[in-house]
Amino acid sequence: MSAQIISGKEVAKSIREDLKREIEELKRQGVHPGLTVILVGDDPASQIYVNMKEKACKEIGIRSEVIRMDQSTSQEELLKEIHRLNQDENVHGILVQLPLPKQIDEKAIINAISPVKDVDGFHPVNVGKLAIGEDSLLPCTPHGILELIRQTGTEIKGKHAVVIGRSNIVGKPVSLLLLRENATVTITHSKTRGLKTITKQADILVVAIGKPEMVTKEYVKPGAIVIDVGTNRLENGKVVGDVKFEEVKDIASYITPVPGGVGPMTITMLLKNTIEAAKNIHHLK
Ligand code: NAP
Ligand code: L37
Repeated sequence: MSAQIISGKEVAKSIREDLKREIEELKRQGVHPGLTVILVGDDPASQIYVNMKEKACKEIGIRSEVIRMDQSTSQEELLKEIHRLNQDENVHGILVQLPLPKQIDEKAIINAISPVKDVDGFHPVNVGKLAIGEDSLLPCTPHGILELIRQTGTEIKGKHAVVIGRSNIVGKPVSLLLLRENATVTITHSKTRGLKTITKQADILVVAIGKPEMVTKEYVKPGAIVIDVGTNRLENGKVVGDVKFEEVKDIASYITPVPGGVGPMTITMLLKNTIEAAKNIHHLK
């Protein structure tokens, strides 16, 4: 039995159509959602993602601007830009694409973004709200992952979810979201002993490591839902996930492909957060 493939691309398309209609309605009420993305330096992957984000905004009617700053930009210059955007009434969402050049302290930058405009959900206020179960702007990739699991129609409550990876961007927040959905969550990482034994118990396996095709079928329980967050660009230009798709697809019940799985959902949730921020700022519900 081969797994069903969860097409993030298709799910994203359908959500974006709904968001487009919502934006038209907001515009009638005099609110035009706006996102500003800041890209510092010349990280090749970041260039690609930021261009995709800009294009996605245009397609659904979000006003978007990309501020490109030089690799040698100082922390002060970047902070000044953020302070300006915090004050700008036309800007509802601010996203600083990570990673940043080494002379800039990522924490200081994230802390400077107004929490109401923090469409990445990385500000300590939003992270804290997620941890204690208050409404907040949710980090894009984890939120997208949750939507993909929902798509399968499987109840999350009571399931054993195993997450590989504990980064602030993916592993940790997706674990909190799954916990909030009443899954029993195990978080694993590079120091975990007996990783396979643990992942083999997962009903839902979320993989966010950054190691091409590390997760083979020996890591997966037959019938599990497998979400592959990994986006690894190989030397030949091909993009592959952290999961060995060709063999895991034969034992999983559902699996996400790379590309076309989590990636398109990440961008869709960014669009959703920008609309959410605009509504919050203008006290609309
Ligand atoms: P990261 O910050 O590098 O974190 C990787 C995590 O994996 C760490 O917690 C690390 O453990 C753990 N790890 C590394 N090697 C391991 C091993 N052999 N066994 C078990 N755990 C191991 O990466 P990230 O930002 O979370 O991203 C992970 C992947 O997702 C990357 O491929 C990235 O490109 C991709 N990504 C995709 C999207 C998307 O929208 N599709 C968004 C963000 C990221 P330690 O904590 O112990 O070091
Ligand atoms: N929100 N996301 C946010 N903030 C950041 O600071 N770095 C970062 C971030 N990461 C990010 O944007 N990741 C990401 C990864 C993959 C895609 C989009 C965003 C994506 O759409 N990937 C395509 C493949 C694109 C390709 O060919 O490279 C996919 O279908 O998976």
